[in-house]
Amino acid sequence: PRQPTPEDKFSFGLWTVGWTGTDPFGLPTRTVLDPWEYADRLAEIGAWGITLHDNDVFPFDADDAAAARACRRLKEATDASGLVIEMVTTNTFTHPVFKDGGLTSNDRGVRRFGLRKVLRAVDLAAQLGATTFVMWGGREGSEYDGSKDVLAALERYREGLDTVAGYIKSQGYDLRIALEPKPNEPRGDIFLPTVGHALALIAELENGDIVGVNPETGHEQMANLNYTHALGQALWSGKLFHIDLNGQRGLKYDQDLVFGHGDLVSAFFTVDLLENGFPGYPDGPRYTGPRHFDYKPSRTEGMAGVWESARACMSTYLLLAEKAAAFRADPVVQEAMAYAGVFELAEPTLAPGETAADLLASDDGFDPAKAAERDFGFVRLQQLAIEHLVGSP
Ligand code: 3MF
Ligand code: MG
Ligand code: MG
Ligand code: MG
Repeated sequence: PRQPTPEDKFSFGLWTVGWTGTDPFGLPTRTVLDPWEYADRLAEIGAWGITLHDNDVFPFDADDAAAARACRRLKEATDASGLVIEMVTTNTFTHPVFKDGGLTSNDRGVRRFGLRKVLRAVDLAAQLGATTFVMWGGREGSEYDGSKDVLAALERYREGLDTVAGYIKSQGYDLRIALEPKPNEPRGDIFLPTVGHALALIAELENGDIVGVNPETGHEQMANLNYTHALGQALWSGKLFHIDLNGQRGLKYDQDLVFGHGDLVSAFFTVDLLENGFPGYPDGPRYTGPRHFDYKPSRTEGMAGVWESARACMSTYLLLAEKAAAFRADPVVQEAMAYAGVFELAEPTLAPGETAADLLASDDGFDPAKAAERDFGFVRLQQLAIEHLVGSP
């Protein structure tokens, strides 16, 4: 594939290439670099932007002066290399104080501390020029159903989110919140386990107009759900504010593989939706935000492998984008889509002005037995996708 350029809007979390390989069973396998060193390397390999948690740049216990110094140093580096800091988020999961959550801890003191940390990170996001503020509630959840009043937890989640969104508005920041769903890990069960749950909670917010979602490939797949459908519903709701692309193979721990190293066919259709939109709606909703990767370079890799894997995320995306464009442009595919009724679904079921009573009264001579004979050709259409994806030898 061609080299990535800033126009591709690829971005990476500092915690992705910055992961040193620590896991619940093992020590780090790589040494840690300074945040600006990761940023410089990402710019060199063609990334457009970076994203970060507050504590990817300065430690949890840093004083204000030290935190400001580290942020200034990073901002100077990204400005110099032309990188955008497109998203900033808060770490409310690493420190033991957050072991029962930040916004939904049973301990009110922890909740007040957690909310303050989030609000400070919102200020930081605005200072660094970010336009998205992701909230992944990694510790918001439980292991034991008896330990958590779910209604109270949802009330506190709502209170926290409305407070943060209200603060963004009151400060006049050009910032939107994106909730990141995940079903489990590190908690046994996490609140807002899927995109659907997050959209339902957003609908209950007072300041929900600036709150959307940040769906992650592997997180939906950990719940055995279809990532592309999740993106589709979020787009339909006008709530697809950000994305975390990566790879996951089935119902396992959060693997955070390179994009495309999990379910490749699903990745093809993800890119097809992101790049080409909904087939029946040429002027329908489109995602124009960052192509953001949230993956982990496997701990078997050295530093060369870190940059190799970051490049792999981008080159796989670009390859799939080329193939998806060719797929859509192929007249044989267009014909197969028409045969399958893909475009027919965009036509409203009722005629303009037709009511339920009109429908009940009408007899359009429809013959169910005849209609049941229809062949949709979905398998052929899917095989055409596979042939475009794999390519002919
Ligand atoms: C965990 C995640 C998180 C979030 C991040 C905010 C550490 O599974 O995906 O990464 O993406 O906290 O974006
Ligand atoms: Mg993940
Ligand atoms: Mg993750
Ligand atoms: Mg993520």
